[in-house]
Amino acid sequence: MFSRFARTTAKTSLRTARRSMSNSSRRGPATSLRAPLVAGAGGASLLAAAAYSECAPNSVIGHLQSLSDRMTAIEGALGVGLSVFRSELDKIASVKTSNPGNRAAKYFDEGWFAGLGLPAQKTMINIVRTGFENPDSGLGCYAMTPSDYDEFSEFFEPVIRDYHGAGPDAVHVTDWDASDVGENGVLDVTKLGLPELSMRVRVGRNLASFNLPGSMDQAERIRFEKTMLKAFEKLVDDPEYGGNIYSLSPDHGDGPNPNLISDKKYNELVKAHVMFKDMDADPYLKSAGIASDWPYGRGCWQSKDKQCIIWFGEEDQLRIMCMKKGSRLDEVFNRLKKMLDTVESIDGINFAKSDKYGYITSCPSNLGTGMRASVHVKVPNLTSDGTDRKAKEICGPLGLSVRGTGGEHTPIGADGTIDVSPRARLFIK
Ligand code: ADP
Ligand code: DAR
Repeated sequence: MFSRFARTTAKTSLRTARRSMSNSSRRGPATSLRAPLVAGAGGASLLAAAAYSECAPNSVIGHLQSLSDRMTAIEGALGVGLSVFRSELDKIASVKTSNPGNRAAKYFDEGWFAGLGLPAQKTMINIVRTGFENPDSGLGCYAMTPSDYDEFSEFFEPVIRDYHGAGPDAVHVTDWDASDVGENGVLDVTKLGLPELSMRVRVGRNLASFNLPGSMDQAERIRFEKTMLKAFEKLVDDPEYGGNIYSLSPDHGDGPNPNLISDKKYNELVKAHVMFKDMDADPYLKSAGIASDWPYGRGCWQSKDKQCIIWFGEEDQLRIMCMKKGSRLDEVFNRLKKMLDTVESIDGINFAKSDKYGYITSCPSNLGTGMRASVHVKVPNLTSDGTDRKAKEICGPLGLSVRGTGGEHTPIGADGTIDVSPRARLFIK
């Protein structure tokens, strides 16, 4: 156990040192004493080799790794991290008492934190910053890289199993077979006496080869956008999809952005529920660094029939969705699956996945399927007081989430319309 812990810390330290060498960490200089030492000792390629390969103990890298392990142990024994991050740790302790529903504070263990190396502690503070800066958070944490769920499993495991109401042995199995849902796979809302509804099925996805949005810097956000442009161009060239790319990046760092849209077009797309709203206005995402560098690396592709949309640069690197007004929810679901298969077949598209948690997402709430299937439905009797309070009271016990018609953290529609969707994402089919 300890050797795994030491190796993990060494990997984290060396990876952080490599990252701090290559892009001078945005949140101030790396707090580790280790980075300059390791940086002086050799290039990123040495670190890359070291961080992810079992090294011969007597090699230069082997010595670096054991030095890193020893420095971690000294920092832990001296409690260096406890003083460097004292103010953050005090805020976490305060939220732990004041907001027992804040799972990040609830499961944050200062003793375990003390044993991490300074680079890992810096990452851990970034993971839970949204929680101690927004005490009303239900989760209060976002992963910074896809590997964080493994590297900080002592923290994430209890958070995830508490939020998703799962036992210690539950493992997510990805299974798109919905033939046993509804009437042999047909989900027609008119059979429930409902009119045609606005329906949307979305998944969150992240490329394994990039950081998650919380730890991207502007350069990486633009690099991600450019990587996705190649995939979007294949969709635009496909007669099944066609469509347009709408980008918010003022420029691409090394030249103009050919897909830049006007503020007017952006606001029109937000109003049509096609584009996501200004992330800088979301305190949870802002604290997590997910809204940083706004609006660089943000935008979407939309198909010519306007029913298929892929966001880039929101809470997850990608939100892939199908949306239309109709009665057959299974048709929206199946069209999304078909589009996802097309996207995943494109060279360079390799989504981050976990053997335990399925598809990796920034927020632990979206792990597994990453899917939210929602309908906008008018419920005037439940919303007669102008709020979603009664709707939430009834929907909650049924495993349904209620949101406003503008999405998360927005008010219900003036006509009593709410956004209803299943809460479950993980350890389900
Ligand atoms: P997400 O579903 O990706 O977690 P939000 O809940 O914030 O994000 O919703 C994002 C956008 O999608 C918002 O503009 C919201 O109005 C829109 N939306 C969600 N569900 C539907 C739906 N069933 N019909 C139309 N728009 C929808
Ligand atoms: N404020 C965050 C939201 C968690 C779920 N919503 C997401 N991921 N958009 C919280 O921890 O409550």
